[in-house]
Amino acid sequence: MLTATLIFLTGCPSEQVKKTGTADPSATPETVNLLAGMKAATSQGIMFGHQDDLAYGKGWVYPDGESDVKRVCGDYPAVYGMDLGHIEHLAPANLDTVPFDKMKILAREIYSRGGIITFSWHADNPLTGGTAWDISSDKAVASVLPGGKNNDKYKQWLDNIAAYFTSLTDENGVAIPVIFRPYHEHTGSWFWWGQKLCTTEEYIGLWRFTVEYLCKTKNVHNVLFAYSSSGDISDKEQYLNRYPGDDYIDLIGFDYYEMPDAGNQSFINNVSNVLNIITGVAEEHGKLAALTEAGYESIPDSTWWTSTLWPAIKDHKISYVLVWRNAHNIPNHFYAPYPGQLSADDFVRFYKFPGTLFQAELTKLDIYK
Ligand code: BMA
Repeated sequence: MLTATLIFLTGCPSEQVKKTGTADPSATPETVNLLAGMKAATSQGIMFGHQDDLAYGKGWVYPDGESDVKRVCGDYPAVYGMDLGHIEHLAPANLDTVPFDKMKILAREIYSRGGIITFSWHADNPLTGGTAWDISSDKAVASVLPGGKNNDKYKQWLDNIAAYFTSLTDENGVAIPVIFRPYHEHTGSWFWWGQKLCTTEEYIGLWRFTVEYLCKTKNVHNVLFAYSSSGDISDKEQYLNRYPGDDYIDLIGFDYYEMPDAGNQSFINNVSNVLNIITGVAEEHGKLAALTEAGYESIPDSTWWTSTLWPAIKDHKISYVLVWRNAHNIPNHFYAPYPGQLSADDFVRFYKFPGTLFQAELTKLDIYK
């Protein structure tokens, strides 16, 4: 009893995590509500998400209110992915040409209708100056940690991110809560933070430094943190091997794409197996689970949504599935249908399933209140 009282009074981190439910013990009420609302929404269905949904699509760039998803099914997705790549250099636009100022306006629009925003970060390599995919050195992560030669540079990068997150506000100045999903697909070795490019301690150190610097040093309190591996997961231990800890993470997930030569059944089996693992972990750790990236490039299968994606996810308690972007300047690099696309009719069937949630249904759930 005494111990419990003392812990309550002193507010040690893990007790605070229990109090707010969020990794950041000082998360804003709207951020706490976002997490609670997302948890509650899992009983209603699986939300559909799309990367850069409002920024561009097949044959269009930036007309306000446009969305390939909406053009096909009449409603926006529930979850909207955006990427912070190149914010580290304070570039005017991200690595996929979306201006950061435009994203800010889109974030306000999304929040005003009760949608959910998630930011990934394809950060350039801090050691070599190359892209996120530059894996020429296994010292990049070590270089940004305290004591490393790029620690100051990395703090500057996080200052830029902190300023950006803090600048996301609604028309009343209330901070818009977002999900931040950096250092994704780390169980693969194609990004500078990947499996073979750093040690377990370095990867966990990178995460903990990032969360603590943003929340404690920079007082950013409108962020939920997402940990997401690639699809190469065979058991719980492997999934948790580089997990930063419950005090740092709100949502767990993984990314998985269908490859043309592997076939639908292989996608269904792999997604379903890994979802079994991560929903088990989510349950044990009190976290949300999601399929944080998925898709089939060019969707060359007229019933992919209802006969492959849906069977892969339908029996799992996950918050959302997010498909990747419909690039406007790379032919055939798209993951959501557009009007006339081969799978468009099937996508409408998928949209109509009671178990899928798009914007209109999410708006009704009013999760931020
Ligand atoms: C990849 C591709 C790239 C893009 C990157 C970051 O999967 O879509 O064209 O730059 O994601 O969004």
